[in-house]
Amino acid sequence: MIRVKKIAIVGNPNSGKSSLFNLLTGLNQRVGNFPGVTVDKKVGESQLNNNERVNFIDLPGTYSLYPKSEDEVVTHNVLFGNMNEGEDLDLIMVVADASNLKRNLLFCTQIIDLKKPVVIVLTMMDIAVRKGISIDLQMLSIGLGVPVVAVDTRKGKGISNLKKQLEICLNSSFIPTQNDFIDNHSLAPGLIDFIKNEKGFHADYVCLHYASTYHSIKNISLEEKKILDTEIEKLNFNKTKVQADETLLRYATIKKIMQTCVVEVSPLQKQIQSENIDKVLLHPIYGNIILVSVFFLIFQCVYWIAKFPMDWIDSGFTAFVNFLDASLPSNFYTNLLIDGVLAGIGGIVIFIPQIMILFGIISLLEDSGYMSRISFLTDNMMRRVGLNGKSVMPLISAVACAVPAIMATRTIENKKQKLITILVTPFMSCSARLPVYTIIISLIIPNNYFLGIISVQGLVLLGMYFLGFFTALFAASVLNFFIKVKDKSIFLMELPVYRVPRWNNALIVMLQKSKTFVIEAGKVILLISIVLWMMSSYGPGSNQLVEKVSLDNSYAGIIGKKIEPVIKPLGYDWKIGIALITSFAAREVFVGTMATLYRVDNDDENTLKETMAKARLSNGALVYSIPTGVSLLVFYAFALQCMSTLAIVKRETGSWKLPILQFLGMGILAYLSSLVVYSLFSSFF
Ligand SMILES: Nc1nc2c(ncn2[C@@H]2O[C@H](COP(=O)(O)OP(=O)(O)OP(=O)(O)O)[C@@H](O)[C@H]2O)c(=O)[nH]1
Ligand SMILES: [Mg+2]
Repeated sequence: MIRVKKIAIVGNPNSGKSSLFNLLTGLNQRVGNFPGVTVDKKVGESQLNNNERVNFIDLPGTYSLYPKSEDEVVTHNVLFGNMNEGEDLDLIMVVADASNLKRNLLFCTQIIDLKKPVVIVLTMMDIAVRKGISIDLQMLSIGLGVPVVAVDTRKGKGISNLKKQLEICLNSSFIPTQNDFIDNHSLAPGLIDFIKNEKGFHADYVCLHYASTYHSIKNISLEEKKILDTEIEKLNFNKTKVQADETLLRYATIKKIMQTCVVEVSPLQKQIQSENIDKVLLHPIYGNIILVSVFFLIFQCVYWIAKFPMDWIDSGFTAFVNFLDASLPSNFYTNLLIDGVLAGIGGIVIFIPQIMILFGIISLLEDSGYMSRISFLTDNMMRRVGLNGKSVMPLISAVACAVPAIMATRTIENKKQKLITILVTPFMSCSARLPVYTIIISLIIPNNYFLGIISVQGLVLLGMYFLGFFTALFAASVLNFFIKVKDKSIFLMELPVYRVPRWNNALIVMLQKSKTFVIEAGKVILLISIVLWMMSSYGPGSNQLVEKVSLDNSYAGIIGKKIEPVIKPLGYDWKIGIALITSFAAREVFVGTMATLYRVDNDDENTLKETMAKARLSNGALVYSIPTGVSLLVFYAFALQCMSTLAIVKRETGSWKLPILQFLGMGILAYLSSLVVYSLFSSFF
């Protein structure tokens, strides 16, 4: 079998690697206008020509070959593997942002010195042109000694040319250039020769790199480390100084090359446009006012625009189920389908419009570059609670889902801040809470409009998001006090230039997010709905799946009533109790559970919301009174009811200790707060 060749895509953060990867492979890796979007490697196949397929590996962005954060380690490991000089990469494609050429070339030249086949791909040529920068590709290629190709990832131009170049490089026998880009050997001659002898690396720069990083490489024996330690001591090798010298040497050479191939028409005009916009958007007063208004508008949109399609889906789905109910024969399977499966699924599909709108807007904000400004605006506030501006991106992504958000903490260099961010991220309101919030808010808050246009329900929903955010901050400041990890690092993040967001990108995100939501939620809900339907239709008294019993006497009813004493002080009846149990797997199951339970209980033709609004306790009082509703909202805001989050925290922290503590801590907080809120509101309403 012919081995499929491997091409790694590396480069500085936010240089367009994933955009290029998507174009080459037809996949949809996440793209966003801020550094640190990609935090893990992703492989995709592509056809170079009629008979050659290759694998592209999209990697997290890195500023230099010396990794500082965990996402950079991912890239480092692919390039170097276990320092057996890496995964057997056939070619390294370095993506460089043409509008920031000097800084991007630093990393390019480090890669060149690894002495593997390299192709440099320039992106953002359009921005470079707007900044008045013109680049002579041929001269640049001669200066660097490797092929240079320009592409426009937004318009898809230059891709066939790039593929041709890749094909040539893959199929010609590669002879590394004689000289290194800089004289690496002179930086530590004795040590490089020693390592070369021991390990047999062919490139001086790889040896130099080995000398700086061998301590953190796992599969090097202690013995070998000791030998190197002695050698380093003997030769007086100071890795910090050598790295600084290396960088200076590289910049000096890069400067020379750039003089021959780059013309900047008006360097002073640079970034002027973005800077002007930032004067307003990053202004200490207006900037923050705008920030709050942006969030306000998002949630208003989530309410008003989504309301119409949601109503259509709701009534459409209910009509569909009622139609099936009337036309199918009444037997076990029909009941299972209608009261179990469809009721559960119907509870979820209705939220597609809200998810789409929320994530469409977020994607537009991300793509424009505004999201990274939020990091800057909030850095001060973050710092006060022991986090930093880099914690903001994970917190914002957690509005979608805590799982990718917790992975995004890999970009945080400081260990303590990273840990705190992981621990508080689940407080952010994720999309799974949205259905729960929506339905409860619609039950307890009247559908009124302030001044005729501002939806009161939208305001309350925004309030729930703020509650999550401020609780996360509060929890961070508490943890900051207790967690002791020694680590120093400074906050560095660049502000990307503003870009016109692309609608097709937003559209893809909207489709993807709703697809994942429906599929992920659907899987769990399907399973739980079926089990729940069984448990709520049959009970100890019933005759083996033949005779249904009333919900009160079913297995679910019995369990619900067993736990009722525990949850009664929070204002919940036993049906809510069952929903609490089932939604420990995933929060959105709450709605599906309610749908199944109420559907089993009374086969009326109303929508779920109408049925819930009418539900009464045995004493005649409404189940979803204001105190109960508020107490439920608070419970769902605080409790960590999500298996996937627990699993990812375990993966990122390496043990079950933290996820278990996190689960217990958040659970206790949820219970106590709901208790307080319920008693408080009960005395008013
Ligand atoms: N104007 C312009 N924008 C581009 C070009 N290529 C990519 N972008 C935009 O640049 C931003 C970053 O693109 P990504 O593909 O996510 O960059 P990345 O290198 O994968 O970023 P990280 O994963 O964070 O390291 C996105 O907003 C893209 O739409 C280009 O050629 N021109
Ligand atoms: Mg990326």
